[in-house]
Amino acid sequence: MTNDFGALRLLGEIEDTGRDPHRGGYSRHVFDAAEHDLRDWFIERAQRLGLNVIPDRNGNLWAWWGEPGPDAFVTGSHLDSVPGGGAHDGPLGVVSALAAVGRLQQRGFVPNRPFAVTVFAEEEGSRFGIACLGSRLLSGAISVERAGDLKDAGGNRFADVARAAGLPTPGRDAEALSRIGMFVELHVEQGKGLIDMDAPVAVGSSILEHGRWRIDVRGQGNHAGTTEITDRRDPMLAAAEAVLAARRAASRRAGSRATIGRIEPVPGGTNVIASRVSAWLDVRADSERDTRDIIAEVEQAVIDAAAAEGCTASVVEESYSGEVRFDPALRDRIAATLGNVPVLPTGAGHDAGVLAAHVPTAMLFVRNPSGVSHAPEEGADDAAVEAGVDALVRTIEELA
Ligand code: HGY
Ligand code: MN
Ligand code: MN
Repeated sequence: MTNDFGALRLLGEIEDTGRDPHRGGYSRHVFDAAEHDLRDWFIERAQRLGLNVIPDRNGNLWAWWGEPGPDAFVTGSHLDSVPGGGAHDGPLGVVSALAAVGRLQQRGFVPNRPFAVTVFAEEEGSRFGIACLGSRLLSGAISVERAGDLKDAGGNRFADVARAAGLPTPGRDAEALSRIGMFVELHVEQGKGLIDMDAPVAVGSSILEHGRWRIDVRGQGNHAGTTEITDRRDPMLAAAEAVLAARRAASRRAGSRATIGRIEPVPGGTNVIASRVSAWLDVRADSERDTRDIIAEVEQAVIDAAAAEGCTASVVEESYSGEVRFDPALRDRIAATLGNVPVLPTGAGHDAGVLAAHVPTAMLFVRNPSGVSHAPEEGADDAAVEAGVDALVRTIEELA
């Protein structure tokens, strides 16, 4: 049998799915056409490996190698992307898991414990605004009421979209959670650590503290050409101040990151003073204290700038996750199995970070020659991709 389950070949099979001609890269969002095509592709590929694919109540896919059961070895990642994202963030973990299963089957390996490959839903939160929505629902980290009321850009509620996708009762899934004995997620590195270390693969150690806030500023819409500067109540001034205040606050705290990458003025006309504007702030730091101090600084700057312009502003927390430390015993066992590969922290959130509160989790990172992620320039060199599959194969042989 040709090795048509090679990770590079599998990546090639989906390289045209969900391309974004406007932004570049890929836009694959939960339950949209592209993500639906990727789900179908994954199900077909998994079934060709003899895996039994069972969707759970939250839109996550579980491809079982043998019978579902307790204390399972679970590996996988996600297929959805950020708007204009790269080809590897998520899919690399999924194709590497399929490739590892294919290679192990060719060697006659049979797991000694239940084994599943998973695809988690809405990991990026690009459609409904909360990252890792599928694993947060699974683990109860978000209430079904709150999740159900989340809306996409078109005003569609998650509950209604999920129901239309055949998921009438999303929510905490104690049975699915209880089956996980350990979760190992392989992921493209989203920084330059492995470039600097000149290594193809690393084991993850931790994930930074991470929060998302929505900023709303309200003013008075008006005509750009007839409204004197002194007569304006332009909410964009406070939005602009938020961007600058975020950079100032993070720059003063080593290792912290604060980003406003999304601003939505209403009505959004070139010759129109906006009546209101929404902006979303993403803050990461290695302590809750720094994270909270950054948001407090930005909030005060926004409120002051809004008041100076005769506008009003509000800042609402949308999600918050504390620092994640992956299971030390699992981390060290995998690092030893792989011959003491580097151990790397990350500032990127992952489903493994959500599950870490419930089951032993670990991550494998694969070198990204650009060090860029959440952009079309994201990549993973072929040698590193193959090294990643090798590492996952050896981890499965050791632990499953
Ligand atoms: O935002 C993150 O860190 C992840 O890519 N969802
Ligand atoms: Mn991502
Ligand atoms: Mn990811």
